[in-house]
Amino acid sequence: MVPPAPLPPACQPGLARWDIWCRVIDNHGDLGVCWRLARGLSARGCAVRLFVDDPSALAWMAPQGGAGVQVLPWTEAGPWPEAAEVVIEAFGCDPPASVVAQMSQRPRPPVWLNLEYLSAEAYVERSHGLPSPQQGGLTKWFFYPGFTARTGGLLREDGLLAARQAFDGAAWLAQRGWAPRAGERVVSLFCYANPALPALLQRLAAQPTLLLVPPGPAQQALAGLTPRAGLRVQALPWLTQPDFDRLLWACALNFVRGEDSLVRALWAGAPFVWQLYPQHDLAHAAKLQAFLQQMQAPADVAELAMAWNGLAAGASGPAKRPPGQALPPIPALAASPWQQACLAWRAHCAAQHDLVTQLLLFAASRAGC
Ligand code: TRH
Repeated sequence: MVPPAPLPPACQPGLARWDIWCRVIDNHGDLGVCWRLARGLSARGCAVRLFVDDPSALAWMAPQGGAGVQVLPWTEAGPWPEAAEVVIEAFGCDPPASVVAQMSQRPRPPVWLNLEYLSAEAYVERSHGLPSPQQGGLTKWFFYPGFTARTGGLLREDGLLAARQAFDGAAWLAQRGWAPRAGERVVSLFCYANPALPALLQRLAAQPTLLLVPPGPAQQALAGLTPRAGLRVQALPWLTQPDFDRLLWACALNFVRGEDSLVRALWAGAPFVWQLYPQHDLAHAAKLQAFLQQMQAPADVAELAMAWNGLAAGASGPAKRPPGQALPPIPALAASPWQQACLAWRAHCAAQHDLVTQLLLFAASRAGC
C-alpha cells in the first residue's frame, strides 16, 4: 500500500495573515507570480491581501477571483490598514513608507520578506535568506526562488503534477476548437518582440505544425506575415492561469518568456525554449547560460535557446548574435535527449520543497514560532 503523502505545512497561528505588495512594471509576470503565490498561501489556510497598483490583468488571469485572497488597490494616497503578520514585497517594490513606519512601531513587527526574481545564477544560493537591516530596527529578509535545495524553490500547487499526468491534451485542444490536423505537432509561442521570429517560423514549418499564439508581440507580428506551407497559426485569446498551464501541457514544444511561464513550462515536462526579458547590458545572457547549464540542456538545445535570445557564444563569453544569422534547426522533440533532459529537470525540481512550503517555514523561523 502506498503511504499517504505527508500533509503540506499550513499557516501557523500568529502567522496566518499575509500581505503581498505588487507593482506591475510591465508585462504580466509581476502580477502572475503574486497571484499564484496568494492562491498558494490561501490554499494552506492563510488570509491574504494582495495590494497591487494595476490589477487589470486579473480580469483574464483569474476572472473568478480566489477564495481567501483579497485584492486591494495600491494607490499612492493610502491610508493603509495595519500590516499583516507577514509582509511580502514582490521584486523589491518597496511598500509605502507609512506602512513600513507603522510596522516598526509594533511590539512584534511583521516578518518582512523581499521575494526576488528567479535565476539559476550562483548568487541566488549565496543570497537566499540573508537579512537586510532597515530603518526603525526592522529586518527585511531576501527570499530567492530557485531550482536547488539551497534556494526558496518554485511555485508548485499541491497536486499539480498529478493533474498534469491525468490531463488529456488532445481532448482539451479539441474542446476549444484548436485540435491539430493529422500529423501536425502542436507548439505554443509566448514571447517578446523578437527579430528571430521569421527564422523561427521557417524552422517550424519544416514539419507540419500548428502554432498556438497568445496575445502579444508574436500575435501582432504574425498578423502581418504571409502564411507559410507547413505552418498553421492559431491566435489565442488571453487564458486564465489554469488554462494557460493546460495549454503548455497540451503542446509538444513551448516557447515561453519571463519568469512565471518558464516555471509552468518546466512543470509541463515537454521541451521548451525560454526567452528572457532582454537587458541592454546583456545581463540576461549570464542568466540564460546559468539556467541551461543547471538543467543540463543538450548542446543543440542550448544553441537554439541562445539564438532565440539573440545571443551567440563569443571567445570571451556570450555576445550579441550577428543580425541575419540563421536560427539553428529545432532538435527532435519526442523521446529525444531534449525530452529526457526536461523530464529529469522536472524530477529534480519536484524533489525540492515548493516555494509556498518554504515561505511558511522561513516566516515561522524568523518570527520565532
Ligand atoms: O509577462 P512576462 O514577460 O513577465 C515578465 C517577467 O516576469 C520578467 O521576469 C519581469 O521582469 C517582467 O515581467 C516585468 O512573462 P511571465 O513571467 O511568464 O508572466 C506571464 C503571466 O501571464 C504568467 O503568470 C502566465 C500568465 N498568462 C495567463 O494567465 N494567460 C495567458 O493567456 C498568458 C499568455 C499568460
